[in-house]
Amino acid sequence: MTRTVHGTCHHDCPDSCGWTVTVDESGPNPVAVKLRGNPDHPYSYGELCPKVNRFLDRVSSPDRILHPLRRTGPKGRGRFETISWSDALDEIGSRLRTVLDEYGGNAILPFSDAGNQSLLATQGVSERFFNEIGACRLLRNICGPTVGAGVAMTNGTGHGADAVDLEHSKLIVLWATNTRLTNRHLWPVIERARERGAEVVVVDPIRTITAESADRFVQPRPGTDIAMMLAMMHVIIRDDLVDHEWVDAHTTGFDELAASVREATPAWAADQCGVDAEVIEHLARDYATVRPAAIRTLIGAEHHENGAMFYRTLACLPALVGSWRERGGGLMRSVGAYQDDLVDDAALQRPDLLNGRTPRTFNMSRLGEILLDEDDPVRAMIVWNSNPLVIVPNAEHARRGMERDDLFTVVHEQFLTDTAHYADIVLPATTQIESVDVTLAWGHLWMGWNEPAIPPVGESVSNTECFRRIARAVGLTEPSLFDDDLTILRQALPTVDLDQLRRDGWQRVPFPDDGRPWADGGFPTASGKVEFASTTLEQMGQPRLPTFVPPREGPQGPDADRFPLQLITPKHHARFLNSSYSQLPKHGPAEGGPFVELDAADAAARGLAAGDLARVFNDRASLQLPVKISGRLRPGVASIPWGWWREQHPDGKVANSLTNDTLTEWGGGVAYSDTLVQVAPLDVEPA
Ligand SMILES: Nc1nc2c(c(=O)[nH]1)N[C@H]1C(S)=C(S)[C@@H](COP(=O)(O)OP(=O)(O)OC[C@H]3O[C@@H](n4cnc5c(=O)[nH]c(N)nc54)[C@H](O)[C@@H]3O)O[C@H]1N2
Ligand SMILES: Nc1nc2c(c(=O)[nH]1)N[C@H]1C(S)=C(S)[C@@H](COP(=O)(O)OP(=O)(O)OC[C@H]3O[C@@H](n4cnc5c(=O)[nH]c(N)nc54)[C@H](O)[C@@H]3O)O[C@H]1N2
Ligand code: SF4
Ligand SMILES: [Mo]
Repeated sequence: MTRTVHGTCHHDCPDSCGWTVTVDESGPNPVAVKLRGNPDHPYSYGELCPKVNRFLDRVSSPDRILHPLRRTGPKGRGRFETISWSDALDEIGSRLRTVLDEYGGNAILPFSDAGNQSLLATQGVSERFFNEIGACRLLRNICGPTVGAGVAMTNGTGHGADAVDLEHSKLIVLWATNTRLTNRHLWPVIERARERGAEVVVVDPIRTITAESADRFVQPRPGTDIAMMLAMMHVIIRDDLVDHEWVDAHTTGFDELAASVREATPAWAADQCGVDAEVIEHLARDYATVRPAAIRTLIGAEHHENGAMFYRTLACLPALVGSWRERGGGLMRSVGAYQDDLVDDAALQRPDLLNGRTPRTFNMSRLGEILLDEDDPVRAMIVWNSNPLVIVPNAEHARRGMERDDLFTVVHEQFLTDTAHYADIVLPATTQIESVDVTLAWGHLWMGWNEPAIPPVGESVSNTECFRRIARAVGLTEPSLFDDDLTILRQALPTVDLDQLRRDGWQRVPFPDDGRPWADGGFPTASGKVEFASTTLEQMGQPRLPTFVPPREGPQGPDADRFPLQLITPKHHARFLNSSYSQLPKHGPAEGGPFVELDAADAAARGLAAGDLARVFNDRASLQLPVKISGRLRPGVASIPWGWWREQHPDGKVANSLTNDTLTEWGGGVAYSDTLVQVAPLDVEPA
């Protein structure tokens, strides 16, 4: 006897696909026997992806954590014993209570990201719990907020156009996004536009699979695109391709902008970014004259010191040529903000529970610094929905922090990740098919319901249930900490008919019917217009106008002699989703293992051949990796595809052991793509 249950993929991926799970109920326990794309889903149309096609292997993996665990060996060694929930909660309750009594909430650090990006899983009871105890606040800025902050400095908002409207575009610029890998369900839309004559341009320092499929590929040095954008504006203004009517009506600062880009010639930009001046001229003229022209981006370029400025500058381009006028024009990035508009943050997170206390705020990208600060140390940390020792930059620093014996660490996980190895107590987490939730998409406008298909496997619990149990163990009595899941969803989404959403499986969020959110202006900046010149930025001590500042850890910086290669650590593997899946037998081995990718000339100059084991190093770490030689990179650039765990690397470190944790100039992001390294044969010692 089987039944079919509808759900939504929870991964931190723009596509938020709809799926159906077939459950066999003939035995004593319901078993999920099939998980497939839901053909009726209005965005994913029945297709999933090479990661999630095998999701049930993940659910029933023999490596899944099914019971609470207590560490029995030194931190990091991975030795644990199974304990009961009640023993686990006794220990967590008494350790956290002691920290709270002796040092207060400010000594407790929450650490999470979007490992499960659904509403309950990210913010369910957790935010209320941390507010109630007055814990530190974590700035979760490693993915997206820098783009939002950059675009908002120009437009007053991160709300942009819907990428599904690329179908109407005639010129599609995929700028710093690897659509075919990271946003695969958008590709059919782009192909349909191409059938109607659209041209596709990819701008990326790597010749990605998306670049391979494009009509035109532009390959700047990492971190230099702003120079190219300024030169495009120079050409557009010089050749009077400006949409003056739209600019006059809906922008401010045009004259200042025009004066400031006068010297930003394509020849100057070519020197900065390594792209031929004619290529920049050509792109600028096409962008200004082909209608509609869209720029599509996700987050790929925010991880540079100038990452926020990148997106602020990018956002100037559509305004200059009046591209917001057309459906299929404008700037297309995350549309998550349209979904977030429906969430009552105060009801969900209950900041009132802070009761006037001001928590210390920490940036998640500086985990090592946070944990190794001796002045007022963090004494306990609760991790869920994230694998920090693989995903944060400067990861050896973070590892040294997590190694601290006096730090009490709880990790709520599905698998014994690199991070879980450093936990005192590991708690078992459900997967998406075992818990109810609502998933707000950021790649499209459909909010998805997730109906649990099977009961929690083993003794695993959802994130909300985990925090309810921890709250009780600490002795808290605030009633909202114990609200059930459906009650919390109703509080969080007051205008959404949840019964309807549950019946239908998805619901479209409000967005202008004609697909032109800013055609007639009305931008929510101080001036009500697109701000080419920004007083807000000036007051923050930043350049008032779009400005190119090369990264300090870059080819023009002080360390370039010792470390002459720029390192990118991108998403690359079709079977991985961030740090998830590399440990599973049908995923990691099929992707072949970690490697460092070099241009042939850079490899030859170092006496390295394909397959040689090389040392990749800088002052943060040294990694041994096999060399792959490819035609995907320009000379001077190296790449280590990211997502592998320590145990899969030859010497127990990860790509992020090398990366830069300098924060972006503004926007609170981090510059892990401004990383310099040297690569040498193994017998050459690091300098
Ligand atoms: N298969 C798969 N899909 C995924 C993920 C995954 O891990 N695997 N992760 C998901 C997540 S969390 C996210 S946020 C999205 C991200 O989706 P994307 O933003 O599309 O992906 P990224 O790989 O972060 O970055 C895209 C590109 O930016 C380029 N880039 C880096 N620096 C620069 C620069 O200075 N200029 C330019 N022009 N390009 C630059 C990189 O070379 C990379 O090819 O993908 C999601 N989808
Ligand atoms: N060098 C480099 N670093 C990067 C990036 C890069 O491209 N290069 N990308 C950055 C980006 S864009 C992002 S978004 C981050 C991603 O960083 P993370 O969000 O930390 O990575 P994930 O692998 O998506 O998820 C982490 C963990 O969540 C767990 N998990 C899944 N579902 C649940 C659940 O329901 N409950 C609990 N408790 N746990 C669950 C998974 O088992 C997994 O181990 O990494 C960033 N770091
Ligand atoms: S990971 Fe992304 S593409 Fe794959 S099923 Fe989930 S939402 Fe769809
Ligand atoms: Mo991300």
